[in-house]
Amino acid sequence: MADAAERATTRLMARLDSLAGCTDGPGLTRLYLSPAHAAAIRLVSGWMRDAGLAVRQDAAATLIGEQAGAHPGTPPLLVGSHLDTVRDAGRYDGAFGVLAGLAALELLRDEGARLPFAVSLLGFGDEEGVRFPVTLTGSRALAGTLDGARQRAALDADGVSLGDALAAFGGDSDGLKAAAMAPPPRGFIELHIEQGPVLQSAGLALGVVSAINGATRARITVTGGAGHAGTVPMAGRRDALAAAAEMIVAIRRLGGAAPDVTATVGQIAAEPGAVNVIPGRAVFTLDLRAPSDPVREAVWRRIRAALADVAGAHRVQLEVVRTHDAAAAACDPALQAALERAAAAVGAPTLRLPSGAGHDAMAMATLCPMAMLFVRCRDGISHHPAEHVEAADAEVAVRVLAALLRDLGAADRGTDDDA
Ligand code: HGY
Ligand code: MN
Ligand code: MN
Repeated sequence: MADAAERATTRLMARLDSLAGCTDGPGLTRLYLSPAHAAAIRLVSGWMRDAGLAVRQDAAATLIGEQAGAHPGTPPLLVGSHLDTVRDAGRYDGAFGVLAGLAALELLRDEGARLPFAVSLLGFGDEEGVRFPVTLTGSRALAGTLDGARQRAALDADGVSLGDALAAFGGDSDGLKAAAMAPPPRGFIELHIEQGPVLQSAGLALGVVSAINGATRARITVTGGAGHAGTVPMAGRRDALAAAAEMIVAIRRLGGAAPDVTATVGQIAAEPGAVNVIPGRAVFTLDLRAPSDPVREAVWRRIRAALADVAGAHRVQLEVVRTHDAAAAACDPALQAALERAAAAVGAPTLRLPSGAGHDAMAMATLCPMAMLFVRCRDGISHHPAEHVEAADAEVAVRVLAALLRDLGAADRGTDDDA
């Protein structure tokens, strides 16, 4: 007979497969405020209600499932992650943290455990920042750090503003300016796939995150002169795409020259986009990350200088717009230690590692102490349909989260007995 944790994990893996069906395509694509996002909220809300949670959505369309604590009035513990995905995504990035949190609550309920503090299970809708050129909308709204006007004005590829999309989705666009969650919660715990190869290389199922790298995103627009591909001499052309290509090579060189820094150009478009026309305009993105904010700024300055040099050499115009900044965030030492104790109690060895990927936890760090538990994913593959988590690793993660919640409950009571 499967024990409660095995049953909870079987449910978890089946739900992750069901949730992957909430997509607008291609593959698994669930963008912020999309029909797929609405379908995901309906599906996860039902599971939350079945687990006895009170379900609501906040102004930013964050799904919130609330479980009351035995001692009303104590600051709640927040658990969760994001429900949105990149394009043609894997089914575990984000969703795992929401549904593994639910599984841990169900496991405690099945064991008859009652936590003294309330738990709010969160499903954020905009962690990836794929539809709009902004990100962390839900977590920043909860943390009270959102620039509501800037966020509302952000436009998607069809020219729809985030504010209009949110209003059409049933969110409260004006409410985006809402202040931080009050009273401040006792902490935020996010379970997430590692999205890298470290745990697999170490032969470990779990890792405790030490810090999350800071990130800058930018949009770079190069404007030159379009012309006939066959008649305009090569010398003297103001080819926007050729200039952009040299800029992208410079970005890669400068990103690679600094330890632990990543610099990525993920999107590029050339206009007018005809085989026999010299591109007059090129637009591309930059994703720059580093463990240290001063290092990230220093590399940013070097990249800006290199872009200007290339623009001068090609006699093209250059516009650089920083669309997103998130400071590097340290995980709370006490919560890290509590996660390690919970993992040890479950018999799961862990290691500490930084996160190169961004997470909602970095936004929540301004509101309350936060910590992340990483779960091994096969070959470190993520942001790809081949993303995979073994059920056995998922079960260990659920057991550890349940043990952490029990330990925090016992600490509140000042006793060693179980919650
Ligand atoms: O881009 C990231 O690091 C995260 O997956 N949104
Ligand atoms: Mn994620
Ligand atoms: Mn992601």
